[in-house]
Amino acid sequence: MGDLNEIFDLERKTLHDVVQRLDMSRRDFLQFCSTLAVAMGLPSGAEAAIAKAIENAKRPSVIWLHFQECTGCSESLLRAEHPTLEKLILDVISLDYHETLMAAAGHQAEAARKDAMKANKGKYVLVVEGAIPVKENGIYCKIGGQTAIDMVKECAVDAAAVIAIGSCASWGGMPSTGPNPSGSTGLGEVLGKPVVTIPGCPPNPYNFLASVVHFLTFGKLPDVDKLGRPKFAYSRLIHENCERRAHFDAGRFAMEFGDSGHRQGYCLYKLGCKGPETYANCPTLGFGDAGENNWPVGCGHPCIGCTEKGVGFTKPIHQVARMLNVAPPLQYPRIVEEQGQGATFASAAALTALAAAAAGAAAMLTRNLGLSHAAEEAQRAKEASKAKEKEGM
Ligand code: FSX
Ligand code: SF4
Ligand code: F3S
Repeated sequence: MGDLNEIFDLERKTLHDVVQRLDMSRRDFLQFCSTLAVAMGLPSGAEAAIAKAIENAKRPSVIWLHFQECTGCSESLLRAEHPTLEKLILDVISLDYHETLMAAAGHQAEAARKDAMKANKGKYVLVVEGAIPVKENGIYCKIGGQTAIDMVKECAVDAAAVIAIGSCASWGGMPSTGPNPSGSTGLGEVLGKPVVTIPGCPPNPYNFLASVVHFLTFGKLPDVDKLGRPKFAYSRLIHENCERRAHFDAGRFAMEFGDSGHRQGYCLYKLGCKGPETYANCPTLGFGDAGENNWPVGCGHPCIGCTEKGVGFTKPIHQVARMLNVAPPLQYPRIVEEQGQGATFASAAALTALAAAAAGAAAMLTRNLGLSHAAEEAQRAKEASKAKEKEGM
């Protein structure tokens, strides 16, 4: 990894140095810091703290382990085009051990890991990519003669922070799909304690970078939800920010891939989109810096719920999603304007605002979906009682 350190120049004294090294304008660098601050929901002024941390702080040593996975997490991290995210990442962290990227192999590689652990004892960040198989004492994944279980435990002991990157490391992901013969599971389960998770298959690199920059700026990883996911990135349902949401609310759905609804960009709910039960910021962040709408749903594929344990790689792809929240986003206009009379506009608005948001949304949902299970049940019960009444007549 020494090569990378040389390429990206370890010396960092001033902002000037940083912008030179990154080949970015000062303005772009500060804008990048503001973007990260906004992405993390930090108050104004935080961008200056972030810029300072990136300028001055010694890059934290990162030890990155790979287990059962496809290396998509690393790929997504290194594929971004603008503003050469890989440069930023490698400038923000000192990647001292990464099996896919390092030139060293065999004993040299293992020596690099041990050296980095020794030199940065108690200070390094451990990043784990991939699930860990636990059946038969972990014999299904070994590196340098050591099982993934042993290696991860050894590396976690002296780490300042531990991050599980990708769905595989977060909770088992794709390798843990049934029948899961090797007993693949997530990092937290193996370590027996909660860890920060950045799920996604692959995860969005900005969510990783923002978490590392948070660590660099404030000396701790960001606040997380009960699954260990940073709240700044995983506190909203995909369905809440999806650009196809207006179609959902209006009852316009693609029914088959390639039909006219699909071609017109209608909602993918009936094709199995799991956006309504998946927490992630994919619609607002996008992937690969390749322009707007560059995320699964934006490209015409239903979300499979890859960031959500129990949804991605567990539920059938075309099964319709469970609706966790029926209220349309507040910023959306109503689909049907209600017409009142008698009361003043202000009092009517005040009285109906809350009720409309709840009842209206539920009614809309039932009508729009046409397959809401509760609605179906109610309809069936109604028809059955009507039929009984008829019989009795
Ligand atoms: Fe692949 Fe990473 Fe998916 Fe897993 O990403 S993109 S299988 S989350 O661990 O390499
Ligand atoms: Fe978007 Fe999927 Fe929700 Fe439709 S169901 S609005 S495609 S997230
Ligand atoms: Fe995954 Fe769905 Fe986002 S499939 S990448 S959580 S849109």
